[in-house]
Amino acid sequence: MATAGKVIKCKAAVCWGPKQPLSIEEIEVAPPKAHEVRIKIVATGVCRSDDHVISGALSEVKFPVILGHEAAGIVESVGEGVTNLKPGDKVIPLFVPQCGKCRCCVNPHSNLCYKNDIGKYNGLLLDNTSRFTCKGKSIHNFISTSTFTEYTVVDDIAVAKIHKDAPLDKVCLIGCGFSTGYGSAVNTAKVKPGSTCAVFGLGGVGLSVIIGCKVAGASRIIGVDLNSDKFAKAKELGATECINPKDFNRPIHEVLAEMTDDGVDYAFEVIGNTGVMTSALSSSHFGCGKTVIVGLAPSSATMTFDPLLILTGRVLTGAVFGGWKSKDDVPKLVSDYLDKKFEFDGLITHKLPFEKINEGFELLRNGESIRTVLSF
Ligand code: COD
Ligand code: ZN
Ligand code: ZN
Repeated sequence: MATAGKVIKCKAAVCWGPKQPLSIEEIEVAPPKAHEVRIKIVATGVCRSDDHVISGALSEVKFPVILGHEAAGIVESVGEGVTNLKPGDKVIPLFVPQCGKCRCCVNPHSNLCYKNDIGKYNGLLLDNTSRFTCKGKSIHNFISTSTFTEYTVVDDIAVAKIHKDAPLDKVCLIGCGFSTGYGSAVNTAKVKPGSTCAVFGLGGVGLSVIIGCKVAGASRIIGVDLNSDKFAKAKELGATECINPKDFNRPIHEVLAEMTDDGVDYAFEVIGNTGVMTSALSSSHFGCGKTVIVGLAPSSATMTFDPLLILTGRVLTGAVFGGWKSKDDVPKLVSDYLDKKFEFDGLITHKLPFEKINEGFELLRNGESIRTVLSF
């Protein structure tokens, strides 16, 4: 490409600080260094973690920063030593990288590579610098990705090559929301055919858990949400019943126990609320129930529960990015999508041009959208 090796000037949404709208700016994106890849982002989703930074809830993130972590794009150029990618390849950036060498990467049961930037939020590439500048200031990276920009640079362990026929405005959801929910059901819980599931929280990720439970052959999938407006979409995607805790004057785990002969086989917390995590655990069967925590609770929150709950055999676990080993599994998920093993187009409720990114966040905050996909 004519731009290879040169600084690219392009449009990006810069987050200058918490509690203010993102600002569309012209930025400079430096060429990729060794083992880095510069990507032209084609489509990017508006996701919860980005909003947590904007609202100030993820206060550890360094500013200014370019947010965005759920996206798909095309390789523009590669740095030295990158052998498995070339300009023109379709790719998905990975907010959980896969170095292939660390203790987690070599363990088949873990997917949380040591090179991830979640929780630490250094906001830099692996060489401890950033490729973004705006108005003479260096701009931080976000969880190894930064996709709210026409061009980004990522480390080569944080990008997966995908099938050439993949529709980028759809498969961008495989970069976060869809895979997180779907994998929680099929990898982390390993939902069995004929089983009973309860999904707490019917946002984009909770709905993706429902898709996973259905693909795995669950016979009952019970959606739980304080907002009954979420029920229609949940049923469309596979929920067999939906309940609103507000409609009962007793704890929701008692209601679920009655509905399911003493408790569900699998319970999923897809909100990030420690009270709901305990409810989910209590809703699972005392002898054989498994509870998966998907939501991220506020950093100061703690969870307390009677240990008898797990002494009798309940299992409590969790996963980031649905337990997928990102670089290995994202290309397979894209192929499975192309082969129609599952469908998630119904999660995309809104499409907006990139410039309307703040509108996309408004739609997420007021519960109007499941997913808004932004295109450049
Ligand atoms: N009881 C029942 N339902 C509730 C309650 C409650 N107490 N509180 C809120 N809800 C409902 C809301 O009405 C809403 O429908 C739903 O719960 C939450 O939906 P969203 O749209 O806020 O969330 P999602 O599905 O987009 O994301 C949920 C996550 C839990 C994944 C997310 O918020 C999170 O914690 N992310 C961090 C963890 C992670 O894996 N991140 C990956 C990058 S995003
Ligand atoms: Zn996300
Ligand atoms: Zn690793």
